Amino acid sequence: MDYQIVMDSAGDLKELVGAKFTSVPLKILAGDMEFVDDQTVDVAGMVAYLKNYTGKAATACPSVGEYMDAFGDAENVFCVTITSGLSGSYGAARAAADLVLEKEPERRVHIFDSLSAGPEMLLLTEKLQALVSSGLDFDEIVSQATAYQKQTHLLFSLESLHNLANNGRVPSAVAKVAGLLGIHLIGKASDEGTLQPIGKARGKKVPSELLKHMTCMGYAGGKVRISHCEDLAEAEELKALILSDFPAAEVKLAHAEALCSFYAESGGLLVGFEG
Ligand code: X90
Repeated sequence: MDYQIVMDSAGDLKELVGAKFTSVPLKILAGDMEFVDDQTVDVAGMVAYLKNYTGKAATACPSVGEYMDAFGDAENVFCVTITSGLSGSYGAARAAADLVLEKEPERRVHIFDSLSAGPEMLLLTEKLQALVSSGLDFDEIVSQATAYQKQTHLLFSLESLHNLANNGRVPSAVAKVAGLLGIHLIGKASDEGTLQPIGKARGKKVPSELLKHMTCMGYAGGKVRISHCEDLAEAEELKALILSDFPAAEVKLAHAEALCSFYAESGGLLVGFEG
């Protein structure tokens, strides 16, 4: 099949080995600095810069043109965006798809609204790669991937919601919970693709709390993808806990890319899993 898999950079993936894949960058703007979330961005440098920066910082989703470029001239395009509940990325991708299809109605373009961020987007993209490799046709791939989306979830633990609150992505009352010293806010991606608080935990308890919530949400040993921002130790600890209950589970860890690092902030953990 002549195809292209496209995902915005909130999916924490810059390269997908063995697939035709393009990551479309979001941008982080802080005063005179602009961090484009592509292969060249220095995530650690950005996080360090932001720690000392007290001015206004915001983000921008990809433009319609950037999505059109990413679609290229592939006959079949599968595109995954960050939740439309928090970003204009889905809207831009949808508009790009409409323009392409208006001009070239024989092409096929599907935009998946992940209703999520980070590692749950990654799971969907990995699924798309597997479905494409298995030789299914476009409609079948879209229908199986859509069904798969309903079986995956996103949990997160955040030490600071400063950037989320400052950019109007959560009410400031919610952000204050995590503002207390040592308290992490535990939450999940809601069905509408927004941030839903479900609990709080002290630092040391975060991995066990997350696993408890995962199990409640139906986790039974499937794939897990974890993105962390400067918190490898906590991610490793969660992985070890998962493996002690489910020794056959496939658990992969990665540092969050720029967009998710900006919003999850240092000490943040995002967990995508099959349930
Ligand atoms: O369009 C833009 O400028 C991007 C806005 C993105 C806002 C939210 C990013 C969230 C990243 C933080 C915790 C996970 C929350 C997921 C809820 C669905 C990760």
